[in-house]
This record gives sequence, C-alpha cells and structure tokens, in this order.
Amino acid sequence: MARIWRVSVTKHARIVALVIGSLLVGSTAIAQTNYQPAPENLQARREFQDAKFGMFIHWGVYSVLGAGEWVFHDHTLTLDEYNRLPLFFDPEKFDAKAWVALAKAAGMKYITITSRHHDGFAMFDSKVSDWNIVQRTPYKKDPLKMLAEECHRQGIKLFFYYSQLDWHNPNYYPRGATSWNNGRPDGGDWNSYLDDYMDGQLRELLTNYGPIGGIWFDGMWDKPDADWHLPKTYALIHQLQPAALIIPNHHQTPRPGEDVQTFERDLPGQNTAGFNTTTINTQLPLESCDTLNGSWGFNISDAKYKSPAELERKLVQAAGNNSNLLLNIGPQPNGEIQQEFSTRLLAVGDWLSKYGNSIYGTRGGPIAPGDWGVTTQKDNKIYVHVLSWRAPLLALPPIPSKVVKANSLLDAAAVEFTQNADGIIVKVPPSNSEETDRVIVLTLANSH
Ligand code: H79
Repeated sequence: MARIWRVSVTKHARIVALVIGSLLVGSTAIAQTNYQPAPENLQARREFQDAKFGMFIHWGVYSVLGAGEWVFHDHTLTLDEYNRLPLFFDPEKFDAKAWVALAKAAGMKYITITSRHHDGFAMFDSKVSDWNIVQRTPYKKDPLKMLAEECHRQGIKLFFYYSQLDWHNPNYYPRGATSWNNGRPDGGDWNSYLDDYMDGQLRELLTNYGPIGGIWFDGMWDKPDADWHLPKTYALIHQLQPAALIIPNHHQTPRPGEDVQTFERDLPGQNTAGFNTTTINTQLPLESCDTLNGSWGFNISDAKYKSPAELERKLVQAAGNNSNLLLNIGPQPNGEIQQEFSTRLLAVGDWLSKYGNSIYGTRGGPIAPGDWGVTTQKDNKIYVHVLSWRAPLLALPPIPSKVVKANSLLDAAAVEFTQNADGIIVKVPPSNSEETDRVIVLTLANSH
C-alpha cells in the first residue's frame, strides 16, 4: 500500500515538474511575471513623471457623427451602418504640426492618441486588416505617421491608446459586457484575435513610428474574466521597444509587465468615478486622465468646457498627488481642433509659463494633500500650492527637514513663517480672487 502511495506521489510530482518545466521553457509569460524593467524603461518612467502634463486625443471615424466615441454602441448601430462612416471621414484640415504646436503651447510634454478605439477602426496604416483609415476612407493617409514625425521634430513623446475591446471584429468572441447584436456571427477565434490581430497591430505600432512613448490600453474591463494573453503581449512590446511604457486602464491594481498606473477621471486612489481601484502602487508612476469638456470623442452637443482655472487646479491636484494629468480633447472630423479647446489650452500654457517650476520635474510633496491644497517637491524646494484658504495663516504638519527660507513663487517676495516640532505656519500672501493657485516655495537646509 505504502509503496503504491509513494509511487503515485512521485508520479504526481513528475507531472507537476513537467507542467512547471513547460511553462518555463520558451515561455515569455514567465519572463514578464518576473518582470524586471530595462534600464531605459526605468529612465522613461522618470521622464514620464517629470513631464506631468499630456494631451489625450480621441479621434476616429466616430467623430463624423459628433456624438462621442461610443456612438456605435450608444445608438446600437449595425455593422453595415457603421461601415459607412469611414466613407465620410476626410480630415482635409488635419495639420500634425498645428496639433503638436498646440500641445506644446499648452505646456504639455506628451501626446496620447487613439490608434484605435472600441470600434476597432485603425487610424493608421495597418496590414493586419483593411478596417483602417488608409484603405477605407477617402483620406487614404496615415495621420499617426504624420503625428509621429512631427512629435519627433518638436520633441514631444507620442503614446498610442489601443482598445483591447473590439465591437467590430468577429473574432472578439465570446463578446463582452458592452456588446449588442450588431450583426456579427455567433462564433469567432479569440486566440487569433489576440495573437494575430491585436499583437500584429501592436507590432506595427511599435515598428513603423520610430521610438514611441508607450501603449495606453483600454477596454479589458469588457471581459474581466477572459485570458487576454497579457504576458505575451507585454513581452512583445518590451522586446520591440524596451523603453515603451505599458499603461493599462483596466481599473485594477497593476500586474507584472505594466509600467504606469492610470486612473480615469479620478485622482489616484479616489474612486469618485465608481470603477477605479483605491489601491495605489507606490513603485509606479501615476497618471490621471480627464476631459476638457465632458466627452472624449468629438461631441457637438457638449459645451461643458472646464475653465482654465479648473484645468490648472486639476493639474496642481494631480502633481500634488504624485501624478500626471492627461487632458483630453476630441478634434473635429475635419481635423481641426475647435477654438473652445485651443483658447483654454493656451490659457493653461500661459499660466504654466509662470508656475511651471512648481509642477514640471516635481514629485508629490512631503505634506499630504488637504482641503487647503497640495505640495510638490523638487530637490531642496517644497512648493506649497494654496488652492483654497482664506485666512492669513496656514498651519502645516511637521516635516523632517529644516526650512531656511520661504518665498512667494511669482515675485520671490519673502513669506513669513515659523517652524517647530508641531509643524510650520506660513503667512499666506493675500488672495487675489482671480488667482488659481498661490505658490509658496520653502527652501530646505542640508540638501543639494
Ligand atoms: O476612451 C475613453 C472612453 O471611451 C473609455 N475610456 C476613456 C479613456 C471608457 N469606456 N468606458 N468608460 C470609459 C466608462 C467606464 C465604464 C465602466 Fe463598465 C464601468 C467600465 C466598467 C464599469 C460599462 C459597464 C462598461 C463595462 C461595464
């Protein structure tokens, strides 16, 4: 008996060893599970954190209808109906140079653009299928190519948004939570969708556009329990461009192989949107995305534009929470960016030309964000961003370093302060009701 038992245990052990072995041999999955970011990836993460402010662009054939990027779904269109949209997409006013120049003038340091959204329509020259801008539209050109060239010329990093969710491809099967009966067959090859179609397109995006900042994934939440072959896809990306950052908007805590944690319409850890995780990965750069009005893709009936002051506060709040802000605009189908967007962006750029020192290159400061505002830090400077405080004195909690000097950022005027074991009290310069943010610079002793 005992002998038989021992044999069967040995047999089991052998099977287990075999399974583990087969996972180890030639499997990129293991490589990404034990993901060690390449030195250039770690460097890219630091540069990403220094950049602080990016332009998010949602642009696709959905823009033609002026009802946002979910119009296929929201109007329960059929495949036949949606297939007509590319025929009207002819953005004769698209000017890559002007888009990049606008991002720069707004003080933005990177651009993240939809290479394809949930409609699966590739806004680039893809050989993987003909469901793309070059083959289906009268425009026939690849705007991402033009944008990539212009970004490289003007020194802006370009990231590609890529929707893993696909409402068009029959191989996106079994369909997910957001699917409806739009005329796709009841069958499809999920593995082929991931390995051939998606990885094929990612290979194109990481090969044909020069060095890119990274891939911003969205839509995995449509099929949360599916096997997305993430380790394989992540390994492919890091193998093609080790510095490219993988930024997944799956609303979960980060997984191995991911380089940035992003939060949709929320500051990190604050789940006001209702679908974000409240767990922050302290090892990774953080990003928060939001919209300039209320929409991502061009929406002709959305006039809820945020004021420059609101946008500046969002940026300051993000920076004070150790995060970037990725601010979205949805260009028109003709390729133009509407004035309501550009004027506000230019105003933010103007503000940043004065306040940028307290934002760019900083990390979240040593004092936790409060109702009064936030802090950022760079080298031996702490920037106290007073966003909402009417009283003349502001009491801050203690910090380990000695403050040797306090100045107003704008005019360098000395600011009175006292520091003891209980904290720091600063005399806040009087508030001018027009001012978005009053920044006081604390200079610390014993630092470089
Ligand atoms: O690209 C933009 C939007 O089109 C896309 N992400 C941004 C960047 C987006 N898709 N959905 N949402 C934003 C809102 C989130 C809805 C969700 Fe759900 C709630 C996801 C999970 C819970 C709805 C219900 C979709 C799946 C279940």
